[in-house]
Amino acid sequence: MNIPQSLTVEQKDEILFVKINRPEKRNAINDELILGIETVFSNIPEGVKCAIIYGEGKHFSAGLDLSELKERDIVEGLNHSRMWHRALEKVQFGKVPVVAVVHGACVGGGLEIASACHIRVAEQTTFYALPEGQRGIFVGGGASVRLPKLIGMARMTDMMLTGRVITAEEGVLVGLSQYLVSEGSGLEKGIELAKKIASNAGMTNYALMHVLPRIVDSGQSEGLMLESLMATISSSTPEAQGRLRDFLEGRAKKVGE
Ligand code: 1HE
Repeated sequence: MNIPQSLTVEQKDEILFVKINRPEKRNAINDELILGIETVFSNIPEGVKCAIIYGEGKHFSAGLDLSELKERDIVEGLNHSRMWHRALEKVQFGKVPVVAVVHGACVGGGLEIASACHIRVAEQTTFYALPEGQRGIFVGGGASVRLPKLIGMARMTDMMLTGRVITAEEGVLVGLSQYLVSEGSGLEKGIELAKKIASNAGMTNYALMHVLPRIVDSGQSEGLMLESLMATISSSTPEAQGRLRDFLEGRAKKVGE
């Protein structure tokens, strides 16, 4: 596997830790890094049930490496954006759910990476922005599709039109992150969540990763049909039947336990 030094990948039991490790450039994402992310998420090792992506240093990621944004012709520009799309599709529609643990700057392409993940944990130091507006460019790594689903179109438009910076506290209120934790405790929270995710039935995780987004993108009538199909398939698996029996016979945890 061709993984650059700026990406550290480590498997511990059922969790894959993927660290963006380029702190001297504030984890700015160059071509090598985005291709490394594509490789890692296309080759999730056997036994891994959840991945965590996080950043070394004071920031999750400063976004696209602007020093590589040289004069590209139109076709090269399209290919570059499509490379990001390909890589982040592997994150969103890969083999396992991905938890992003963010802190410091989570901006531009960094926010695009975080929004391709399934849930986000933010430390208090986090701030979110889309500086593309100020740099005279447009998002190219999937934000225009994924971010409005998290925060709504008006908020994304505001971030790009005015350069608005969203704080960690605002982020959790508007749906950018699902958890807000103190500085330095993001990874611990990410691991706690990853362990819960890893203990789910495989079919449930599959449905949430691959079917729910399609339901959201479809019309009501197709969506409801997809839901019925998924509900029936999942409840017919031996794993689900075992879990239901465990509850009915008093062996399973109650809600909240
Ligand atoms: C970079 C980048 C970068 C830092 N590309 N080199 N993203 C942005 O427009 C964000 C630009 N970055 C910043 O606003 C700040 O760097 C931060 C707020 C993230 C952090 O500030 P700070 O004071 O901690 O660091 P710094 O001193 O600004 O940067 C340290 C070094 O990292 C410095 O290099 P050095 O060689 O002078 O030490 C910076 O040049 C370098 N650096 N950010 C390249 N982004 C798929 S399309 C997505 C489109 C986008 O993502 S556009 C948004 C780009």
